[in-house]
Amino acid sequence: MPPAAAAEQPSSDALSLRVPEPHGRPGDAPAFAGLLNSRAGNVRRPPVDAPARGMEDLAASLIRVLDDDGQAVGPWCPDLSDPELLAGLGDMLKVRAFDSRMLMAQRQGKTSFYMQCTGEEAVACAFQRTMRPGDMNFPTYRQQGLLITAGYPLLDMMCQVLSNSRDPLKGRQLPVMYSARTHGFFSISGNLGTQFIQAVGWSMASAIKGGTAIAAAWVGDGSTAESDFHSALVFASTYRSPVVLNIVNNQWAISTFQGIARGDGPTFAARGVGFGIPALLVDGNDFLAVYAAAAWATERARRNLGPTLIEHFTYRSAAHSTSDDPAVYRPKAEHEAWPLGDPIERLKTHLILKGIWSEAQHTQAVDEIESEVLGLQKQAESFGTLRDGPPLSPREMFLDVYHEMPPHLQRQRQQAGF
Ligand SMILES: Cc1ncc(C[n+]2csc(CCOP(=O)(O)OP(=O)(O)O)c2C)c(N)n1
Repeated sequence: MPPAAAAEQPSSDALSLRVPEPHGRPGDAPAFAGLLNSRAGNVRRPPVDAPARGMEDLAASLIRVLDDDGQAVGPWCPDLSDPELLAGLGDMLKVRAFDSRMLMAQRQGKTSFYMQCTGEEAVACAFQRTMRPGDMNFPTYRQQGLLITAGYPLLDMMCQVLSNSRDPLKGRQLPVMYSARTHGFFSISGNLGTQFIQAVGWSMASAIKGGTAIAAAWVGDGSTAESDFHSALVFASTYRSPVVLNIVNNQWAISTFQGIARGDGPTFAARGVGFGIPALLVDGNDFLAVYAAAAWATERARRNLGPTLIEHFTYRSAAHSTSDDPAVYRPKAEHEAWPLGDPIERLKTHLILKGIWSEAQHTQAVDEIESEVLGLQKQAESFGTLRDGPPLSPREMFLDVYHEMPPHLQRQRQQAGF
């Protein structure tokens, strides 16, 4: 996908290492020319039960459904009803509104930390529509769209972000590291890559128990450099476990560009090929393409056809987190030059073209969602914020760890006076 790597021949007999460099650094003009290798509608769609061998081209050609005008074209065009499409747009708008409110809350000192997914909303919101009750996601900190699409209460998310007295995880996790078994969202691991092996293990357990639930694993491009990623692929392919392995290639791992995880030559999707795992490269800013790829992969898993690897090709528009300043490592306007556009704008254009949406309806929906999110934030703040409290009682840290509290913890709790 990225432009052809620089010549790999050394210039002299002396040994040297190849150290990749990104398309541009601060002060440079954004340079994404030649990034797209397929037109919308151009990539073939094999039947879900087609063998992996012979499908290698799909790991290298970008699956796109929405063309530049907003038309949905080609064999991957999914069968989504008008209400489903409108709901998908609503989910993405909600994620963006939530992110912007929580970013502001962090700047106001109401929380310690926040991570946005700006520009990547389609990935999680479209994928979640193919998951069923009982299935399990093993997400990263940038898949809040899975929870929001699954209908998890925004109020609970906010209470955790604000570290207040109603935090569902009682201060035991970072603000953005949600956990909701009821909504198919496994506890997020801070140590990168581990969610891949957890998801594969969970999906193997589901199969061993004779169940019907499938798992979805999530990592970023940078996290593919962790050995857990490779271990997971060995187990998933060897045992053909019912799992979808998602790589969200948003081009950057904090200040490190995806080439440092060797994404500047073969695609990340191509990593599935060596394991005999069907692999798809998908335009992650195209809601319809992500949905179609996810539906194909989840159906394969449900029909006992084994794992699928999906690379979602997208761009992290915002900072990595509230602790990061992207201006020091990449061209300032790079996100505006991203050739695959903004996922919300693209779906909106498509829906207007289809005649089921309008600019006026869009403006009104944005206003309504923003005031709903603001109202919920006020409600969440009534239970406290990091800055103003009330803090959780230290008593809480003794609860919910063991089914029955062991005697030494009971003693410690008494000694601490709680
Ligand atoms: C094992 C491990 N190493 C390093 C870190 C520090 N760290 C947190 S996020 C991050 C970058 C991850 O980038 P990527 O996987 O591309 O995901 P993105 O944040 O871009 O969505 C790093 C290095 C960590 N949390 N765990």
